[in-house]
Amino acid sequence: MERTFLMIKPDAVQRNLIGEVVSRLERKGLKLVAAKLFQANEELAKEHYAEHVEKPFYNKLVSFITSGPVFAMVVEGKNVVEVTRTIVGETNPTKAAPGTIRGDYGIDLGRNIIHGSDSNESAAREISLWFDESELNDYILNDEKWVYE
Ligand code: DAT
Ligand code: MG
Repeated sequence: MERTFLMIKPDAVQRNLIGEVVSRLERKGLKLVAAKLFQANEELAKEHYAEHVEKPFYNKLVSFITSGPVFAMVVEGKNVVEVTRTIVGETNPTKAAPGTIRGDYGIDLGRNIIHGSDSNESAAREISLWFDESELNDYILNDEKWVYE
């Protein structure tokens, strides 16, 4: 089993979409390992998006992500990075397929509802950035044998 970092962004928190998004993850069969409603400071936001530091949208992205609380999560499952990137959909919600989170709930690139790590390496980096080891829950989900063969 692998883990990934997901973050419901301030736009979706303000639009009362936390439940909708978490519900989709639960119904998929994924396991929630950690979750918190959390207001990121500039330092954390900059570090989180460090790969985009040279991009023209970097400052706007950092100020958006710190503009209100986000709902940060660690989710576990088989191939979880790929599975969650598929559920999340393309970066631009205008192009994201219907049925995906971004495709169903967003329109603008700068209001695209949710972040999901793009590799196991970035997942590990982002999980340790946003969560303390003590916040990660180890437990058995009874559904597991009905999700995985
Ligand atoms: P993703 O969130 O799908 O991993 P990314 O890592 O390329 O996408 O970019 C991070 C976020 O930055 C993305 O969710 C929305 C914003 N973004 C990406 N490209 C952008 C652009 N060309 N203009 C404005 N914002 C952009
Ligand atoms: Mg990314």
